Amino acid sequence: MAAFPDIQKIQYEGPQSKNPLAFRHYKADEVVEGKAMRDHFRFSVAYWHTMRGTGADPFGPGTMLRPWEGAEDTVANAMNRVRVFIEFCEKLGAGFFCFHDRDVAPEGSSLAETNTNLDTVVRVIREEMDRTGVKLLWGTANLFSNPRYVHGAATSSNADAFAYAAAQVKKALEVTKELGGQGYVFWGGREGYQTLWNTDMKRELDHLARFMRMAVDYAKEIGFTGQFYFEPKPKEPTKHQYDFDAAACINFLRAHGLEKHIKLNIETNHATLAGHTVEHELEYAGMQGFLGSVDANAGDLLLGWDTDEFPTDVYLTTKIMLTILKYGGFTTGGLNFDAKVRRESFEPVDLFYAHIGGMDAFAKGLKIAAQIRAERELAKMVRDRYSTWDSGVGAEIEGGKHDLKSLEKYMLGKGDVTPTGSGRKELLENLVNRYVL
Ligand code: XUL
Ligand code: CO
Repeated sequence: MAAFPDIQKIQYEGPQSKNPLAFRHYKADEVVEGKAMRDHFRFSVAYWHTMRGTGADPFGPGTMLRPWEGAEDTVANAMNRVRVFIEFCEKLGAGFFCFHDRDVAPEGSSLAETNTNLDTVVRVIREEMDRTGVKLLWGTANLFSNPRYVHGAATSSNADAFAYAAAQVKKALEVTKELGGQGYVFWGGREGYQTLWNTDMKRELDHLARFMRMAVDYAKEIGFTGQFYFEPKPKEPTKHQYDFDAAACINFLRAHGLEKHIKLNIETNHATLAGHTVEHELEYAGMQGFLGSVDANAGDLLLGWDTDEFPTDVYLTTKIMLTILKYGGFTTGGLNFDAKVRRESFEPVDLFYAHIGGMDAFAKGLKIAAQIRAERELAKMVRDRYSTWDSGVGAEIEGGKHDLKSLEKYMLGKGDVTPTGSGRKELLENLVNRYVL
């Protein structure tokens, strides 16, 4: 029995369409900058939010109506849920998905039983993937929900928690490989601290590096060639997460010799929690070759926590796509909707509205970004702003031909700096509006 019997495959109907179950901008085959839209985005559905989100919040229990869910968290229900999920991806036309080990299969009474449960469900995932062609963008392990991880996993004060987490990642890597996963994500979970009074930060960070190194080594051993990602987030659940932002993550990777193996998975709402914009984080990662994948969502600046809303703001998607295009597009990565419907949006159809809205906003953003790039006005204004570096003393400094003494001599001869080149923030915003509006 189909889980969404009233919903057919979502079709592109064009900008004039008023059908809420159709795309107005996302046309999978449409070519933009020489590549089909589907390959630009590599849209992915997050198993945890879409299938396991109940709508519970600190003030009340879940609200979601999910008629396919059995009463208990059994392996049989988990297998059925996989079929529902893949039906959803197929009808939506999303080519990829992402999951945590514990999203897809329940824990058993021992690690061995838990692994067996996972294997049983993974067999169904494999079948469904083969049947439909839906692919795994990345896998990961949930190292934060179970109380054994109360102090974190790789950075726990309890060595056994580290060991359990290592066993879990070993299995998650095997399963990710088995499903042809194109990547594997480390997000901090509870890797961070609540108070420095009880924390040996250096020891914890050394443990985290050792943990990642073990994963990289094991991937090599089993022939998993997917890309590893580190996902920055500054706070939640701990007050200070170690994977704070792109800069902190890149520094950590370089300090521990992991930079060749691990790129970043940048999430919009995590960027804003860190006091950045997502375009800042993408640019910072991209300019250093660390831009791997994107967790697409949106926060609410009035609330200020990780609300994981669906991205529908075309300015936001335009800025993201400008940066993605600038750095050559995704290879192993993609746009994973790490986003959930609101507690009040409890009907199954809301899952479709939410993803359709996100995909359409990105399609529109891509087209606008491609036009901005094609007309080159913005790029020219940025280039012109730095024109003093193209010749004379600027070019000499960039060419390594100067030191403090020679520049003092230059300035003594010249006198002073004449401010040139208005920043033109307002003009540039108007220029961008010309493309967006
Ligand atoms: C949590 C978050 C995670 C990671 C995967 O804020 O974003 O879902 O993306 O563990
Ligand atoms: Co995320």
